[in-house]
Amino acid sequence: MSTYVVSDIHGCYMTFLKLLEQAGFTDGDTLYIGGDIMDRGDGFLELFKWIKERHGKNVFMSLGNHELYFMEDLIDDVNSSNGWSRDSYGSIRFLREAKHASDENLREMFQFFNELPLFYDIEVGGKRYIIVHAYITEDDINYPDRMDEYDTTFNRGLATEQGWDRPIDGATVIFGHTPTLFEFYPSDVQGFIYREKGVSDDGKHYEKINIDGGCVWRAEGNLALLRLDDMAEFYEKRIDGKVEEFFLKEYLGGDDS
Ligand SMILES: [Mn+2]
Repeated sequence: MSTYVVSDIHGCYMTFLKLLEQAGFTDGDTLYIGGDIMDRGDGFLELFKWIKERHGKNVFMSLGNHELYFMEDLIDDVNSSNGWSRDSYGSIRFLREAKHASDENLREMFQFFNELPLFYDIEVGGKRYIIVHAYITEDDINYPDRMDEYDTTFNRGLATEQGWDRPIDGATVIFGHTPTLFEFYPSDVQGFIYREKGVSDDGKHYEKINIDGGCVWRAEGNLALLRLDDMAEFYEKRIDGKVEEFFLKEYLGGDDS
């Protein structure tokens, strides 16, 4: 009975299964997924099914920016009279055209994502862990009703040190969203899990762990899995195929991971 954390799977279903197998994950273990299961890898439909079947039992997912925008874009898409929608990451077009998903499939995804929490606050082995897609502060924990979903799913403050002004005393925050392949990470941790302990200006002891190894970004990247019981790290290179060329060209240009 171990507890694992993964994030930013981005449709890499086969890679994800290989990673779980490597770690010896079973239904008796618990898995937290820090968001961004959609887009970029081509195994998203299968991945979604796997997660949905287990969600609330031994698998728990928090919302990522890709799911957030998918929901917003789907509302635009349905309400659009001229067939235009923003489709920020190409999710809707990919599902409809490449994977032949029905409107019922899309509705099912919307309903599932719409119920997801923005973070998890758990205890493993007497230690407190907070799992979130991108960003969280002490104020978010104390006043969850005021949490901003754009902040928790997009903000790079935890990765870049800019703006993380309210660390959570005594807690370890586990996040993804910003691949450790980014140039501001030391070269020897790029593509791997990055852990950092520190004391904030106002005396709070924190630890933060970036588990996004950027498996869909470059060959140096990995899909990373962390076991909280003994902090063992597991890695796999992406084996899932890429999505269509139009998707890569139109949506992978920027750095909006
Ligand atoms: Mn993200």
